[in-house]
Amino acid sequence: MKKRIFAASLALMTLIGSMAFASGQSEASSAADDGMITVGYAQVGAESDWRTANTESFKSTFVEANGYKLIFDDAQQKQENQIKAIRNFIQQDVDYIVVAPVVETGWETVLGEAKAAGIPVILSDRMMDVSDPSLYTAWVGGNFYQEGVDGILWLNNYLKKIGRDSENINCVLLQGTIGSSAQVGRTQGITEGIDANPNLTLLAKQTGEFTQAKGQEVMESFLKAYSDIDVVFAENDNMAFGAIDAIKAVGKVPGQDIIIVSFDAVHEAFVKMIAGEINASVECNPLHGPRVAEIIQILEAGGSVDKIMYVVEEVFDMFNAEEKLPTRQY
Ligand code: GZL
Repeated sequence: MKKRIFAASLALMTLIGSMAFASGQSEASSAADDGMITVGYAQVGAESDWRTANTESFKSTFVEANGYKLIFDDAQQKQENQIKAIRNFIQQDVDYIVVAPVVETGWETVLGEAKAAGIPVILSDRMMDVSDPSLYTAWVGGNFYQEGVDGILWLNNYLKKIGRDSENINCVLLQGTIGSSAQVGRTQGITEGIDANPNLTLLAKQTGEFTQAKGQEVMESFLKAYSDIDVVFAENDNMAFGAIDAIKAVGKVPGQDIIIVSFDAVHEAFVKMIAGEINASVECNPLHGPRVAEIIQILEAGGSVDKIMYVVEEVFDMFNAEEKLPTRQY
C-alpha cells in the first residue's frame, strides 16, 4: 500500500467525513490499508546458476509472510525489456523498484521517470553509470574489479606453487556480457594483472555472454586458433563449464593441461573444483534478497542507508573446495 495514497485517502476520508457529518451521514473508510510493501524487481534474466540463486534469494525474501508483494520481471538479458518493466512498475505505483541492470549505461531517462513518480530505486548486483547519483537510493553487489584482482593473485600464487612462475604462460579470457559492470570490473582486474606480470600473455578475449553454450563456442574457437593455451579466465562459472567441454573435446585435461580460473563460486563449480576440472572460482555472492529487504526496512522507518554496499566474497579452489562445500548456501 503506498504511504502517499494512504495519506491522501485519509485526508479525503476526513474531508468526506466532515461533509458527511454535516449532512448527518458517516462514510465507511475506503479499502483498508493492506500494509503490504509492493516491490517491483527487474531481473536481468536466467542466464546462469548465479542468476538462478539471485532470483531465488529475492523470491524467498519478498513474500507476503514478510509483508511484501513482489512483482518480478525477467528481462531475458535485454535492456529494453528492463526499461519496459520499470515503466510498468511506475504505472502500478509500486513502493520500491529494484533493478539488476543488464548493462551500466542507458538508464538516465527511465530513472528520471521513477524519481518524478517518487518511487525509490535500489540497484542490486550490477551497477548503473548515471550522471546524477540521486537517481538511485542504494546499490548492493560484488566488487567486480577486486574479484578480477583476486583471480590473478590466485593464479600467480598457484604458478609459484607448481614451479611454473618463471615460465611464459599464455592466457585467454571468456568475458561476460559486454558493458555489464561484472564484465567491466573483472576484465579490468584480470587484464591489469596480466599486464603487470611479464610472464603472462593474453592471447585473446571475447564475450561468452555469461552462458555455458556461448562459453563453449568461444573456447572452441580459441582452441582452434591457439595450440598453446595455458590458462582460461572465465568471468563466470557457466562459461567455465562450457570451456571444460571444449577442452575435453580436443583431448586435453581441464585443470591440468589448461588451468581454469572462474568467477561466481556456484555449487557446480565446487563439484568441478573437487574433481580438479576447475582450479579456482572467485566468489560473487548472489544472496542479495535479505540485504535489499534490510535497506527497504530502514527506509520505511525513515532511516538513511549507505549508497554502496559490497557483499563479502572469498576465493575458493581445488585445495579447499571439499572442506567448504557443506557450508555453501547456493
Ligand atoms: C555478477 C553477476 C553476473 C554473474 C553471472 O554479480 O552480474 O551475472 O557473474 C551472471 O553468472 O550471469
